[in-house]
Amino acid sequence: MKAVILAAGKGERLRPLTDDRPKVILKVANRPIIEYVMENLYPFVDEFVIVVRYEKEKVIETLGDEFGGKPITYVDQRPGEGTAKAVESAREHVGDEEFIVANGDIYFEVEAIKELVSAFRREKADAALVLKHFEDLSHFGKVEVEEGRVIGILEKPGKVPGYANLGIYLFRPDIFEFIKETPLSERGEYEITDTINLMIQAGRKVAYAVYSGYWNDIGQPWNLLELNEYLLKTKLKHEIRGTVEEGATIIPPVEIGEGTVVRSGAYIIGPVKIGRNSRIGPNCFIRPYTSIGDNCHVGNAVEVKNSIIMDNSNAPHLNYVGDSIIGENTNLGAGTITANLRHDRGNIRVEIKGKLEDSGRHKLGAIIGHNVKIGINVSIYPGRKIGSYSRIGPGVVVDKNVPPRTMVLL
Ligand code: TTP
Repeated sequence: MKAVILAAGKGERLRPLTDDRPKVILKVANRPIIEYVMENLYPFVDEFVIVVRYEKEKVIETLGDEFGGKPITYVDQRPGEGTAKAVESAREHVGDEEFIVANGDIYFEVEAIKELVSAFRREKADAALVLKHFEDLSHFGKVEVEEGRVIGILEKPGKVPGYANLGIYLFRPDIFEFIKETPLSERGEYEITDTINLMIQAGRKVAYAVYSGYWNDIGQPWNLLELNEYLLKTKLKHEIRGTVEEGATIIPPVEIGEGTVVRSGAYIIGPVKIGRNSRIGPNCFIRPYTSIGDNCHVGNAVEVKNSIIMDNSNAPHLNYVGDSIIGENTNLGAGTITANLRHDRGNIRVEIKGKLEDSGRHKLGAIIGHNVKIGINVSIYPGRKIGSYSRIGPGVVVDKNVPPRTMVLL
């Protein structure tokens, strides 16, 4: 059986982290999101077909042509927007067999696929999907079920309990006939959920599996922090492959990659993951749920908590990085501080596609893109975004979002 992974989206809600790359290759706990998808599909499939478009070369460069010895084929998404178009693009590559489809920007565990495959086979179904029960479906489509079958998928029904569609499906090749008939949705996309509704109307049997494990849909920046926390809390093994100087304190679990040096006076409370060839300390404080990538520098008098610092980035002197995401190849000047809490302790809101969205978090710091250079003594308000390739001059107070490739001076 083949797995089709949808990875052609622009990930606009995840700007600035997707300014120059697709979201599926963003690293959480130092690993591209799509690799978790592939790892959990792996036992059930013999080939991966990845549908790409936006910045596709970066997906190909990241993953190469095989994953754990199983081949990867890349397919360009056909013209048109939406998940139905993305699935249709894999038509020539799935053969006559049933195939699994998964969004490339979600996290799930292997049980989800086990349950999906067994529901499909047990019910001798034409298609199957994975569902999860939520108390509040405001952010999801609602899947209506009856007597072991899906009877319809409704657009966001509001604050009601019910089953959400997790973005993981099993189809037979006749799905392509229904995709051809799928109309454009109100938001201007061809949606696979509309295709499934057409199948149901035509009397096809759509089975479902209910998944109770951890799942996350990486749509908004803070979803990266949630997934990072989950992965570090549940999967991290204490393993020191680098060098830890005498006088450094490490409270497990902490993973430290080859070539990384932790200098005297560093105080690290796990779970914390640090990649390869990074320089940590002397005299810094790294608190739980922090992932630091390869070739990073976290230097003297720096505190980092609950944050993601991607590869080749530096918080080298006198910085506070709290509940923040720092993209690749970004540098914070000495004394640069992220604020992560409002004085009124209200939820931090973040402007996403021109609208202020409630992150649901009391604590959220900065979301900084890739290749950003920040001068000394810069203060960044909670939930503010700094676009990739931007430069912030010394002493600036970043109280508004900064677009990509922008110079901000006092
Ligand atoms: P979305 O998260 O709905 O879309 P997106 O990735 O473009 O993000 P944003 O809304 O922030 O711009 O996509 C769900 C999944 O489907 C995701 O894995 C990307 C994939 N997808 C495609 O492959 N092709 C498409 O045309 C679209 C819209 C999504």
